[in-house]
Amino acid sequence: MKRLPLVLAASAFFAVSAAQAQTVNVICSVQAEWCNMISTVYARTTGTKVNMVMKGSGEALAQLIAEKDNPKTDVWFGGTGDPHLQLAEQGLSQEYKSPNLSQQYPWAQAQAEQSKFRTVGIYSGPLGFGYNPELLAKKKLPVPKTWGDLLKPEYKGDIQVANPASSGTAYTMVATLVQLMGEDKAFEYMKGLHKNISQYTRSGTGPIKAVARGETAVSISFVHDGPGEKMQGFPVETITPADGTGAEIGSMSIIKGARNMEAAKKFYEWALTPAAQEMAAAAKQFQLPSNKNAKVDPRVPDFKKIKFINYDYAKYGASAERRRLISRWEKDVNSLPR
Ligand code: S7P
Repeated sequence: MKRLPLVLAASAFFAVSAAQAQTVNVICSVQAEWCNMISTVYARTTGTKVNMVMKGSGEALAQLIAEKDNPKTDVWFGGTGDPHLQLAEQGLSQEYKSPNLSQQYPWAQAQAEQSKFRTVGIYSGPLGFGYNPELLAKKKLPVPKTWGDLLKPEYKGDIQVANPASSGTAYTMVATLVQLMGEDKAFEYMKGLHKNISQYTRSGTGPIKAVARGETAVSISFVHDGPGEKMQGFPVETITPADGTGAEIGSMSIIKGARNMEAAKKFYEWALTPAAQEMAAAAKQFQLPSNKNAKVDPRVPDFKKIKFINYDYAKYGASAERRRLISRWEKDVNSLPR
C-alpha cells in the first residue's frame, strides 16, 4: 500500500517524459565521425531521440525527392550547397528565418537569402587536390599545382574524382571548371582529364580516402578532408590549384512537411551555434564554420591564401543548370573510352 504512490509517481514521471521526449530524423551528409558526435551530444543534452542516416549530398537529394509526398526526414544536415538549393527551388524545404542568422558569415547568410530562407550555410570548404607524397615519390611524379597539370600523360590511371551525377563534390568541380575556363573549354579539359582518371567514385569523399590508403596518387577533393586522414596516420597532403578554384557552402535545410517540425527547428538552431559547430574539428573535420564566433582550428584551410573564382551559387545551384551540365558530362565525357 505504501508503495503505490511511488509507483504512481514514477509512472506519471515516465508518462510526462515520454510525452515531452521529442524525435528528430536527420540525414547527415558530413563524415561519419562528425555525424555520430552531433547525434550523441544533441541526444544527451536535450533528451531528444535522434534518428540519423548518413548519405552524401547527391544521394541525400535523390532520397528527399523520392520521399517528397511522404517525408520521413525532418532535417538535412551538411552536404554541398547546390543540392540544398535545388531542394529549395523544388519547394521541398521549409522556409525558416533563424534568429541566429546574423551570427553567420555573409556567405552563409547569402545562401539563406538566395533560397528564400529554405536553406542556410553551415560551413565552407575549398576544392583542390589530395595527393599521396609517398606514392608520387615512388612513381617519380611531381605534385600537381594547377588544373592543367592533371592533364599530363604521366598521371594516367593515377587520378580519382567522384561522378558528378551522384556526388555534390564532383558537381562542384564541373561548375568550378565551367566558371574558370568557359563551358566549351571546360568540357574539352574534362575530356582530357578523363584519360587520366582511374575511377569515378559514387561518393565525393571516396577519392581522398583512396589517396590516403595508397590506392591512387591524386584526387580531386575538398581539401578540408585531408587533415582528418592525415591524423589517422595516412600519408596525404592537399593543395589548391594555383589557377583558381571554387568552394562549397555546406548547407542545412528543414524538410517541408517534416513530421517533427518543432524538434527540427530546435536541432537547426543548435547546429548554428558556435558550440555545435566546434564539434566538427573535434571529430577531425576541418571545414570553415559558418558562425563567426566559432573557434577556427588551425588545420582549417586558410582561405586568404587560396585563389578563388567568384562562384555563382545561384546559377550553378539551379536544377536545370545542374541537369544540363551533368547530362553534357555523361554524353561528352563519361561515354568516351579511357
Ligand atoms: O564531410 C566531408 C564532405 O566532403 O562531404 C560532404 C558531402 O556529403 C559530399 O557529398 P558527395 O558524396 O555528394 O560529394 C561535403 O559537404 C563535406 O565537406
